[in-house]
Amino acid sequence: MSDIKLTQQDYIERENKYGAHNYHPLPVVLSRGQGVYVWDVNGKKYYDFLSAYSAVNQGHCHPKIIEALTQQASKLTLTSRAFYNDVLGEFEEYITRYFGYDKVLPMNTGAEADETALKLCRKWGYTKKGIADNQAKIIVCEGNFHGRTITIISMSTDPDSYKGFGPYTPGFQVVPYNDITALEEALCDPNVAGFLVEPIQGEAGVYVPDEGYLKKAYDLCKANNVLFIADEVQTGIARTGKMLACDHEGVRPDILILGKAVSGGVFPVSGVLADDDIMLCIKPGEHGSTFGGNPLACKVAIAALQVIKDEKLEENAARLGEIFREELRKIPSDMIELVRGKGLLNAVVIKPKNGKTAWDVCMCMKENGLLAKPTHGHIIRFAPPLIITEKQLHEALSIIKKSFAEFD
Ligand code: IF1
Repeated sequence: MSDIKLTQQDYIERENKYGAHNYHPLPVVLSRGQGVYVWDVNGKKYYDFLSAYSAVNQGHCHPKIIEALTQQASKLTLTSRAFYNDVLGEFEEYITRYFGYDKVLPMNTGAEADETALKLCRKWGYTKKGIADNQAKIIVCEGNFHGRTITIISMSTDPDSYKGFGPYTPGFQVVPYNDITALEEALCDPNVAGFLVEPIQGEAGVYVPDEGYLKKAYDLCKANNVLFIADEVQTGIARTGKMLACDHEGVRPDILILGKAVSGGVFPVSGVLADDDIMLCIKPGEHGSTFGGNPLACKVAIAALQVIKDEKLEENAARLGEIFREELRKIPSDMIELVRGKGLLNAVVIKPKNGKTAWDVCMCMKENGLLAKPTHGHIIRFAPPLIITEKQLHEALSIIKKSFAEFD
């Protein structure tokens, strides 16, 4: 069907007819993005307050990142790792210096980076900690979200993520999030190789742990010769007001997992960073990926990471995040139960009213020109691109306030 005369409904029905039904999107069809804005097929403009789940921290179609993409796209896009190329080493040196680690293992999606971290941790457990073969355990937290592969959902405590996909990968132990005592007990098991944690649980609804939790958890891991593995796929790259959410507590993960905004949402780029004593546990031929570390991804990622520094997006996220939470807390709506977050990763816990839910609030905000989506039914996540200005933030806040007022 020619795209010239399609209505919004035509686009939606075509996706429904030919695409798997593994999502329930808000009924809006986007066709353009620039900075903090996206436009739908009817030309209506919106503030993007999801940023593709924090992959578009640098703003949609950032000119410097697009420039890097287009320059490299006509030179060399993919060699596979069967050969060397003139870009991968440049990226590896850039990102390891940027985050202060000896080495990086480049992948494509966040899930692949998490899977890579799990394999690296187990390998380290057997070759360095001396855990008996196939006995390694990795501790994870209730409410975790690390991706959608079978092994990753084997760690999940959310039936929507794991139900109907068994049998599950063994070797994981679940502890309550933000519970140091429970972690301390679990770490007594000598077969534990690692503790995998999100510094702030995104999918769980922007669950910010108590001040000091990450540091205490890190210290307990060190005391028990266990690797502290931080999944910063969503919280990293300046989203919480520091380059990494772990930076708020001065914690340096043994294995750092990155994805999403590493590329500014322009290309799938992810990776795992670690020092030699851990990273070199994986030998040639033991792990890899066709597209992992491809030249196009590398050039895009270098440009995307440079934008974060050049445009001081950590500071912007920290400063505007304070204003955003303060203003949200002033909204006189009895649907707002709680506002929480750090930097520009925030969420509002919604109390249904007269049968109206978080979904209805998001539909109302959409009509008023702002896009956000509920998680777990009753929590609205607000995560604009980090380039947002104070003026734009206040315009967005007026849309949010106006929308809540429509339910009074
Ligand atoms: C979807 C959620 C967010 C992540 C963390 C690894 C990954 C993610 C902390 C995997 C991915 C995405 C996946 C996307 C929606 C989104 C999401 F709602 F699913 F849970 F952000 F909260 N670690 N999160 O947040 O990275 O393989 O997707 O590149 O699956 O619907 P990925």
